[in-house]
Amino acid sequence: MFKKPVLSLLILPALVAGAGAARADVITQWNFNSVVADGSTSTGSSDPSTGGGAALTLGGVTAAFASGAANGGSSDPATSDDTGWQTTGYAAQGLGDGQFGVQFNVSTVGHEAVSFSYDLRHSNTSARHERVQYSIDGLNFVDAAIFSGAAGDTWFNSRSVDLSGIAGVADNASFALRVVAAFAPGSSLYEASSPTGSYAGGTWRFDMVTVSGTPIAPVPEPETWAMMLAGLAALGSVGRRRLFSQG
Ligand SMILES: [Ca+2]
Ligand SMILES: [Ca+2]
Repeated sequence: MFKKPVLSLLILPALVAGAGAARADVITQWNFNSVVADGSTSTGSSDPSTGGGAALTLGGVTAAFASGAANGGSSDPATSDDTGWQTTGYAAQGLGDGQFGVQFNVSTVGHEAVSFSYDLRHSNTSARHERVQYSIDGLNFVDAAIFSGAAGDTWFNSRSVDLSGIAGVADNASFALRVVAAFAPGSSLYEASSPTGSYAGGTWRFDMVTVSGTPIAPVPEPETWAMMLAGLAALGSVGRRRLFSQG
C-alpha cells in the first residue's frame, strides 16, 4: 500500500538534481528583421524579436537598417527580408575611445550563467577593435572582452562572451551590455578594419544580438517538499489519500 509514495521519494531528488543541468535559454534576442516581412532589408525593427529589452546608441552614433545577408551575411536563419542594425556616426580618429557604440538593456531576472553573443559586420573604414562591456547597475560599465575585426565589408559572426563567473550578472533587472569602438590595444588611435584602409568612422552592422542564461532552479523549502509529496500522494487511490489525511 505504501509502495507508490516510497517510490516518489526516491524519484523526487533525481528530478531536482536534473533541473540543475538545464540548458541555456535565449532571454532576449534581436534579429532586427521587420516584424512582418516586407521584402525590404532597409526596413526592420530595433525591438527584441524574442523577450524584452531596449537597444540604444551611444555617443554620436545613429542607427538605421541594412541587409543582414549581404557580404557573406550574419547567422540569422531568415531566408528573406534579413535585416541588420546599421550604425554610423562613430568618433573621429583619436577621439572617443570606448564612448561610441551600442547598448542593450536586458533584465536577467530568473536566470544565471548569462552569456552574450552577436554578429557584427565591419565596414572597411570602421574601427577594427570592439570592446564588450557589461553593467550590473545600468550606469557603470566594465570591460569584459575585446574583439578584432581585421577585414572590411565582412561579417564576424557569433562573437561570444561568457559572463557566468561575474558576480551580480545573474538575476539582475538592471543588467546591460555595450559594444563600443576601441582604440587599438596599446595605442591612442583607431585601427581600420581593412588592413589596407584608413579609419574614418565607418559603419558597424549588428545582427542576432542574443543574451542567454539558465533558469535559476528554485531551492525547495521544507513546506514545498511537503506540498510536492502531498500532490504526488493525491495521485494515488482514494484509500491512500484517506490514509495520508489521517496521518
Ligand atoms: Ca524589412
Ligand atoms: Ca537579421
